[in-house]
Amino acid sequence: MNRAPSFELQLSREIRAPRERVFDAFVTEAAMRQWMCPRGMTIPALEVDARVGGGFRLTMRSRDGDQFSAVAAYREIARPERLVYTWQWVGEGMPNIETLITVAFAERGGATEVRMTHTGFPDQGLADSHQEGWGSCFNRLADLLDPRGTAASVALLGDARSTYTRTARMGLAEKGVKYALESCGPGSPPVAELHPFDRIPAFRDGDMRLFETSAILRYVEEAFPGPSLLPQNIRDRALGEQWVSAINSYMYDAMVRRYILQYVFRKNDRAVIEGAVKDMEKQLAALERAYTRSFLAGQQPALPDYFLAPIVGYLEMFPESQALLARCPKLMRAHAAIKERPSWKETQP
Ligand SMILES: N[C@@H](CCC(=O)N[C@@H](CS)C(=O)NCC(=O)O)C(=O)O
Repeated sequence: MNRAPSFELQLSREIRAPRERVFDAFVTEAAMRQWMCPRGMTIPALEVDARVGGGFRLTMRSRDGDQFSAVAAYREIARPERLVYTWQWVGEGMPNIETLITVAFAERGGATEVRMTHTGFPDQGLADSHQEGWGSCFNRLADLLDPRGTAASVALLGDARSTYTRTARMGLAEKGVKYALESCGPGSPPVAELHPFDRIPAFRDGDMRLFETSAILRYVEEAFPGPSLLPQNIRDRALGEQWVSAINSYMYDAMVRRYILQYVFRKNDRAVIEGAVKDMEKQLAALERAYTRSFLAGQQPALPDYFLAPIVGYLEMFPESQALLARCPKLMRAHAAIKERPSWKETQP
């Protein structure tokens, strides 16, 4: 066995639960199964013998079916303050090293601060990759123990009136992911911290940060269980991506920036509005032709529909776009169906 105990990682997280409960979640099989693998993975096999001298053997499975197993041996179990155990990946292609995990549990006014130190990595890259993995596990630990569920870790920063914020909220709602909505506008200090271009929405899952609505929803799609946000087959997924890209690249500019915002901010610049209406006419006609089935990329609503619906919601409010929408019966039928969904109703600005 190789030992190269020179690199380590440290992670701490405050969890809104009593210390005993948090400690027990580290040594109880039923609880460990629910959190001891990164988001998007499952634990098909786990055996735990929670005694000093005992240990556990855990297998994680990715969405693609790849399996990774690790064995651990308990060195110290001092409930509810401290836990020490070894950690070693087993199997071909895995780092053949025994590392050491120390977890300290401290009371913090009704919550518990968990501090994990994982030592013994032969290089910083391996330590960093474990840091990301454990960060994701800690998100799941918080989901499990915190009364807010996933909203303990998952936050969306944005303004309920923004179409992109609403798209992200609809995706989260369709997926059944609870989140905290941190109300803030483009360029506000909390957004600037997460978004280099100062737009909304921005997204946090514990230490993990993202910006760009389609990236946020791709993460949500893969990291959480729940109904898929994507169209159902290869062709429709590509078609869905095509419409998301077209909305981002062309339609948002004409429909939102140059049209809706003229009214919302009462600028009423006729030249800008008329230029936008000309572009929108072409865009809406292309969308209308695309509805060969109930929704943009299939018989079920999916990502492209959640990108379009908040924009159409505004287009319904102003005169030129009302006239254009009247020429789009298929689009409006799809929009009416979206408006019946809880994800639309619960994200009203
Ligand atoms: N491509 C970005 C676009 C985000 C975006 O443009 N958001 C608008 C609000 S709906 C915004 O922040 N606008 C402020 C600005 O343009 O300064 C995404 O997909 O999230």
